[in-house]
Amino acid sequence: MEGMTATPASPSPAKRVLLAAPRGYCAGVDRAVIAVEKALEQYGAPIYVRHEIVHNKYVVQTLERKGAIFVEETAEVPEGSIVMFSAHGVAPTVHAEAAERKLATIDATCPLVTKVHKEAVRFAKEDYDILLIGHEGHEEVIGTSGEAPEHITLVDGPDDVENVSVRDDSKVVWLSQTTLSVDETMETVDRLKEKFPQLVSPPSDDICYATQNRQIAVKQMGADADLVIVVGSKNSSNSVRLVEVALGAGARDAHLVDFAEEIDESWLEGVATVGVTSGASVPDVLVEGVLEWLSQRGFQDVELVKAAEESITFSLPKELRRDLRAEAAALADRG
Ligand code: 10D
Ligand code: SF4
Repeated sequence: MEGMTATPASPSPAKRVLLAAPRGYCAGVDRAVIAVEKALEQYGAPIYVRHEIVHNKYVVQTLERKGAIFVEETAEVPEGSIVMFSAHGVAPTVHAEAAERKLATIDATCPLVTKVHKEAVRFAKEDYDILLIGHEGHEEVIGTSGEAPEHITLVDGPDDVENVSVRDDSKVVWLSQTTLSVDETMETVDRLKEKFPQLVSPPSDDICYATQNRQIAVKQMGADADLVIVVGSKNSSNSVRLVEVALGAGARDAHLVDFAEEIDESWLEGVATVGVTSGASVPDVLVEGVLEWLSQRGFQDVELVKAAEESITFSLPKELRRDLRAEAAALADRG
């Protein structure tokens, strides 16, 4: 129209991806998944696994296809079979049940979870009241609590502190699940310390290196990201925590997805920077799927946000060095 000048549209900001490092598999998950694969190779299918070996849908489905059978209770495993315990750990009663059912066992509990079990046993022996910070009903918390049920009280976050009571407030220690939010746990500890000033801290961090590093990386990208996509399963505590940490660090939006196909196109509206990370139980092939999905929508530029180097590895469960089929058969023969 005459007399009107068109305002040039401002160029839309360049689309980019911030990719967290470290992300994905930690040493405990790597060890546990390889342990199932090795057991299948060494002894043939089926190998029973009590509980999801790690909390990841894709990993579980892949191992099922190779011959692993996942069960929730030891009672579901036929006598004389081999059963593996998941990376999250089990209570001593589960070991006892397995022995009673004449099962040969492989313990894939992460050594860093076992470390917390040992702390619980030690403090219980010294007659401490143990305040275990963790999420009620989570497999790891059930296992750790089972080490000293009469000494352990679960504290499920800062708001649960008001419900906590102890026998002797001069002999109280806190321990924690390995996959919690570091910041929220510190808030819980601060509140516990207000209530129990003589509260003793664990000898070393119970929240493991992998959980901490993945949270540091997502915090670094959070403030710059319009959207953070965390790859992980809904029952994966450490993956769910990454969504919370991303939002806490300033990300405008954050979602957890198992697979790229679960990403909703509408999440990309007005988005220039997408942060991508994954939980400790997530194989990188799933992250590659997300990067490919984003690339097809113009997000080809990928920048690494590196928070730490990781070089920790754990040796495989020692039981894999024995002939468990022969042991299981001998156990079953003994009747
Ligand atoms: O739910 P979660 O974060 O504890 O477990 P996930 O299997 O997702 O990751 C590995 C962490 C383990 C085994 C607990 F230490
Ligand atoms: Fe072990 Fe930490 Fe991995 Fe859990 S998240 S399996 S404690 S290394």
